[in-house]
Amino acid sequence: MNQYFENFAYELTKPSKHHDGPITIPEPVDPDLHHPEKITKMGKTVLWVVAGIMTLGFITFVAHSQRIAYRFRTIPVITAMINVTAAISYLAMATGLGGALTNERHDSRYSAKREVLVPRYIDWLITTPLLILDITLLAGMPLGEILIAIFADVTMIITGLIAGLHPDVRARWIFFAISVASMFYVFYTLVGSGRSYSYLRSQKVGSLYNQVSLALLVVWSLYAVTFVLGEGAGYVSADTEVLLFAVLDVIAKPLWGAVVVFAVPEEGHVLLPESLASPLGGGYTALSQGDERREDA
Ligand code: RET
Repeated sequence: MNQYFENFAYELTKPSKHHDGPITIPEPVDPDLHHPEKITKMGKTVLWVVAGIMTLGFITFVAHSQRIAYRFRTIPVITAMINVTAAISYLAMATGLGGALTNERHDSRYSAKREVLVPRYIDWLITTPLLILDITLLAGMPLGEILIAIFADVTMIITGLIAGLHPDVRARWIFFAISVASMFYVFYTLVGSGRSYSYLRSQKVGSLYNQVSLALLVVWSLYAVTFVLGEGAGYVSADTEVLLFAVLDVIAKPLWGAVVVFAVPEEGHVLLPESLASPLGGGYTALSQGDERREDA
């Protein structure tokens, strides 16, 4: 007798401990039913390790920022925030958050539910705009253009999350397409105008910008590829997906951040008005003590 019939017979004959109701006939089990695709111990371990790496990155960038003058702190502080956000997100995933949220597949090839780790999208929603801020400040891009790039980036993440969770296959790929289009708009801004601005600052800033923007293009594109392989089309297991995103996150946050923070030439620091660069400049309080304020009164 095979296992299925053994279980079936047991279900029919087992004494009920909890109630005296009628004995129910168990649902027949579909032999082709896939198990829900979830991360295992291996995926969890990767999540814990990356939580540790991001914490180390955070400590390094904070320590560095505290040793330098205020006017040089902008990019190190932004980079520290990027790393601590990722550390918290990885901690949330390592301790099991996200497992309950699954996208159900109705296409023929795949009929199981799959875990979608939502904390990573919340992380990206915060960290990718900060990464864009890092690199556009390095380029010396005008605020008007920075804001448009950040908006395109936010659109990329939100539509990516919708694509990951959507139960309808066609809708999933429509949102994926919007996400990819937004990513290309970000690339266009960074490579197009960003590069010219950076060379206007200096040759050295231009060549650093060239390298980091190119690295960003390659690494960010790989996020889209990983999405297709994992949540998108289900070619790889949830564990492999965790591993791929982990490698990309470590490259994109602490490693890429370290290059932007430590390789920046003297003239590549963010240009700030005196009031934002030094407490001696008076910070915002300068306004209340200055001439302009008196004229207002
Ligand atoms: C998604 C969904 C599918 C389409 C695209 C995506 C792009 C994601 C990117 C994420 C970058 C994250 C970084 C995090 C670390 O700091 C959302 C996977 C295009 C580019 C750099």
